[in-house]
Amino acid sequence: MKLTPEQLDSFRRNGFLVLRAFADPAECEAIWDVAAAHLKHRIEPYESEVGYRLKSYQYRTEISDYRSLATDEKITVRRLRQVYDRDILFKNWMENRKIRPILEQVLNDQVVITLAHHNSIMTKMPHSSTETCWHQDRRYWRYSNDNLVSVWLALDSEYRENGVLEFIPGSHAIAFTADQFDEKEYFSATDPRNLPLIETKVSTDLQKGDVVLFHCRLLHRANANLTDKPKISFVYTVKGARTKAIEGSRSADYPEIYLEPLTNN
Ligand SMILES: O=C(O)CCC(=O)C(=O)O
Repeated sequence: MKLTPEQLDSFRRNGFLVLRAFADPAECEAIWDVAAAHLKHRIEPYESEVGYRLKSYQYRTEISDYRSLATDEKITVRRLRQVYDRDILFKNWMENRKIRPILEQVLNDQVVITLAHHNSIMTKMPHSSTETCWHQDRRYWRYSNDNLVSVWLALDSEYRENGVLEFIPGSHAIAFTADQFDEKEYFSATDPRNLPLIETKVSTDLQKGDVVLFHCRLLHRANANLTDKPKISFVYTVKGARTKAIEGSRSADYPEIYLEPLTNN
C-alpha cells in the first residue's frame, strides 16, 4: 500500500497523517491482551508517571538504563519500554510489510527501526495518568538530521477525554528559538509568542486500528485520561538509513533494525 500524492503532500505540510482502519482489529486486540499482561505484572523496563515527571533533560538525553526501579505497589505505569524484544506480536507489528512502502515514501529512504526511543506501549490509566505538555520528540534524540517519524497505533478508541494526541500542524517545519521552550524543553504554553500557534492545534478521534504518522519535530500533547477505562496505544519510531545516531548519545546505545526495502524510494 502506498500514499496518494495528496496524502504525502499532507504529511509533508502538516507533519502528521492519519491512516484510518489500517491495522487488523484482531491484531490490535491480541496486542492489547499481551500489553495488558505485561502491565498487570509490571514487567520491566517501564516508566512510571512519577519517574516521567522527575527525570531531568540530561537524564533523558544521556541515560540508557530505563528500568523503573519502582518499589511502590501503587505506582502507575506510563509506558512499557523496549517492546520489540518482549513479544513476537509486538515485533511483527513493528516489521509490518503493509506499512513499509508508506514509511519508505515519507522517509524517502530505507526504513530503520530505532530501538532507542519510542519502542513502547503507551498507557493512560484511569484517573492516575497525567497530561503531556507540548513538546517535540526530537528534543532528547541525537541524530545527524530530522528524518525520523513515529508510528502510533490506536488499540482502541482514543478521544479527548481519554487523552488522544493533539498536534500543531506545520510546527515540524518552524525554526523556534530555545527560549520558546522551558528547561525540560516543553513548548511554553504561557509565552505570548507561542499562544497564536497553540490556538491552531488539531486533534481527531481515533478508532481501533487507526495509525497516526508524525514527524519527530511536530509539537504534540495529550490530556490525562478522565474516563474509567485504560487507554493503551503502541508507538515506535523509524528513521531513514542515511540518518545516523550520534556516537556517545543514548540514541546510539541500542540496536537498529534495517528493514528490507520494498519499493524504489
Ligand atoms: O500519550 C501521551 O501522553 C503523549 C505521548 C507522546 O507524546 C509521544 O508518544 O511522543
